[in-house]
Amino acid sequence: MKDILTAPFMVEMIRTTTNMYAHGWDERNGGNISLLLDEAEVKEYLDMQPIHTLETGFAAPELCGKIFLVTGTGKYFKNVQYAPDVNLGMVRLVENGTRAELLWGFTDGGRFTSEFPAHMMSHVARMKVDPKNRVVMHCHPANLLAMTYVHDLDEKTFTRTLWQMCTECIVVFPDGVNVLPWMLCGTNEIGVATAKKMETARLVVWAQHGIYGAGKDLDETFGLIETAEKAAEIYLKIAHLPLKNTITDEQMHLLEARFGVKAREGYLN
Ligand code: 2HA
Ligand code: ZN
Repeated sequence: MKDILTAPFMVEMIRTTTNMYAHGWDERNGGNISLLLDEAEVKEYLDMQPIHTLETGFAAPELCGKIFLVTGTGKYFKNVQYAPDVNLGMVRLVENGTRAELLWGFTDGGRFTSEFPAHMMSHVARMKVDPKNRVVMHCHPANLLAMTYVHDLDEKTFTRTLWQMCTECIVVFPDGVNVLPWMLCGTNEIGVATAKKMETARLVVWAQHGIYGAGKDLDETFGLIETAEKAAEIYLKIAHLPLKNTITDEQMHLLEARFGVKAREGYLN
């Protein structure tokens, strides 16, 4: 059996949580990640014997048998690199997704993130659109969060503002950004609402809270949030100044053609 701390998925998870903390996106226990793993790969490192099982509090039959590496509830991204086996856990969903077997980690008796419903329901939603999707990532980047206090939360308006802030935005997230109004976090209700929003975009802003991103790997998903957060930063730098220039819809169409992307239907004139 190989050492699980050397597994590429583990190394990447540790690097990503560390990097997100360094970006200031995950203060204290803020943020959470779930990464869908390949069973054959996991078997190189683990005997797959469940340590114990936990109730998930929801059903997700589509995920039955699937294995996820997830951050723990109350755990700090800052600390993952020093004690991955305490701050991370690997779970396999069983019994229609109503229970999760702990296969590794959470060695202090911890459990998966409080946002497990939003993560698992989002995986189900994204897999239907993109079978390659493996990551759901949540964090609290300051500029995107700040933007939800001063900008219209209408999804088309919010998306268009972000697209106009950096040339690359429409290329990186042509499907735009969906937005949920403030809701109580950690509940099945916000999970269902987030998953619904994930059907049409890989980014979902939680107003006055943070953002969810989804993608095929940790690097890509990090980059997605990073790009949106950069755009929000530019917005906050210019929002109070007289606007002299922008990226026009005509220029957006040039970007679509050049990079082979299609902007969300009805979002460009
Ligand atoms: O505490 O970010 O949304 C982790 C969170 C909850
Ligand atoms: Zn949060």
